Amino acid sequence: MSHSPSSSSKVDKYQFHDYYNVDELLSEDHLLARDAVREWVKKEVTPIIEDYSERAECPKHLFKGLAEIGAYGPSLPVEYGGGGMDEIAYGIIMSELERGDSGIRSMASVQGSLVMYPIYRFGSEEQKQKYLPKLGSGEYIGCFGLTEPDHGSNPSGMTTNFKDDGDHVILNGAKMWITNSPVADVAVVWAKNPEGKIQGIIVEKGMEGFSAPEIHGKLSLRASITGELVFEDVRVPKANILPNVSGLKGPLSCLSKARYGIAWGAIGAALDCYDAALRYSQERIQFDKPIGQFQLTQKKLAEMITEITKAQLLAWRLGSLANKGMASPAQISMAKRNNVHMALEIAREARQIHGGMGITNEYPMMRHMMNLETVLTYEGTHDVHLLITGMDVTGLNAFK
Ligand code: TGC
Ligand code: FAD
Repeated sequence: MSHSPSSSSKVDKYQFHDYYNVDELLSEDHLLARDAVREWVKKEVTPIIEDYSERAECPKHLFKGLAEIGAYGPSLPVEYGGGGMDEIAYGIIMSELERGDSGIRSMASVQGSLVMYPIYRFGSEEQKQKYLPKLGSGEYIGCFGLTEPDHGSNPSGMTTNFKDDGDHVILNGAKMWITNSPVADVAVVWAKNPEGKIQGIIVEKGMEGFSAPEIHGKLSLRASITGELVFEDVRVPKANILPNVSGLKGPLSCLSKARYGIAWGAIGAALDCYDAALRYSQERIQFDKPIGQFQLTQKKLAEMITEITKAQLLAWRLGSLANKGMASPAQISMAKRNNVHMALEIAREARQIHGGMGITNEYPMMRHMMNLETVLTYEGTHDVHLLITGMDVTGLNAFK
């Protein structure tokens, strides 16, 4: 099916909203991966998501399904539990997942980019063999502990730490706002070593003194489970320390990988809102006309598809750079910030086009809008990413 604006079908031509025919830039493998995930989301996510979100319950049964469609580490090597695809395939998969719900994309982002990736990149061969196949197949669920109650945007101030104890270390501290933590089998935790250097350490469920209580009352990302990580004199084998990195660049490298996925993911949420608004504008009659005939509605829709198209091109170019290992952290920050903000604005405009109906859960906009408030904040806030761009272009650091 052609997705170009000159296509003759009235509604179908809008279904996937590829206004600049970005599909032409994709390979057969990208399109196959995209279609498989799109179908899976339509079948497994869309029919249940409003209900799970309303009840603030994580659809845990989807963890296995996400593994089956290759959503965990699509660009990591197959022998280490990944999908063996390129960075663009990874991005497209995140976009299709977030068309369903940002919380579902989060389940996959955390597992692939924040748990498997650090073990793959910084772990020993034994650690890779022990954890990666089980994480890739969804047998294990993982989480990533960086943020603390008193250190969010400024993770270098973290106080979680470990002390030497023979062939073990003793871990103390607490992490806050951790996606998947209450259901996680393993946690990649960033903590200060006795020299005050940040290191990654793999903590397993069931270790004495380790707990992961759920955080309740979230009005955003309700279908994703979030919790704390609490360490009270937890004895962790030294063999669980990631040997190949120290310093903040360890966790920040993982964040680059996940932020890249979010830059693509947010486009999916925007497309879902735009699609709903476009359809509604053709069906809803006021003053004896479809509301899509009013210039102000057209302005909204025209601006929405313009912003989506710009975001798609930004993501595609970022993906091309990432495939060559040339996407800088600052370029990733720009795309994460722009595309998430774009999606949030589109969710708001799409809600307006639906009038009163837009506030109900018959339509997806309010859920996406509430979700995107989290997406705008996690993995570095909107303003933190602005300051990263500011630092990159001026050479002056606003954080120091
Ligand atoms: P700074 O001195 O600038 O940097 C420390 C070291 O790190 C290097 N670096 C990076 N390396 C790789 N990737 C990046 N993106 C990097 N950014 C910096 C840097 O070169 C330096 O290396 P070296 O060798 O000189 O030591 O660090 P800073 O303390 O000044 O902090 C800078 C700042 C504020 C930008 C950074 O800390 C930051 O990004 N803060 C935001 C925190 C954040 O994003 N937290 C996310 C928590 S995880 C999460 O939200 C998961 S949600 C998951 C989901 O559900 O999908
Ligand atoms: P703060 O850092 O306290 O920021 C508050 C405000 O101050 C923001 O507007 C911020 O932009 C502003 N601000 C801070 N510093 C500056 C500055 N220098 N200049 C200008 N403005 C500034 N973390 C994990 O480690 N793992 C996870 O899996 C994870 N999942 C999450 C899931 C959810 C649902 C949520 C909400 C958060 C999650 N986080 C996770 C934490 C997330 O990354 C942090 O919330 C985020 O980094 C911001 O930290 P904070 O909430 O402490 O806000």
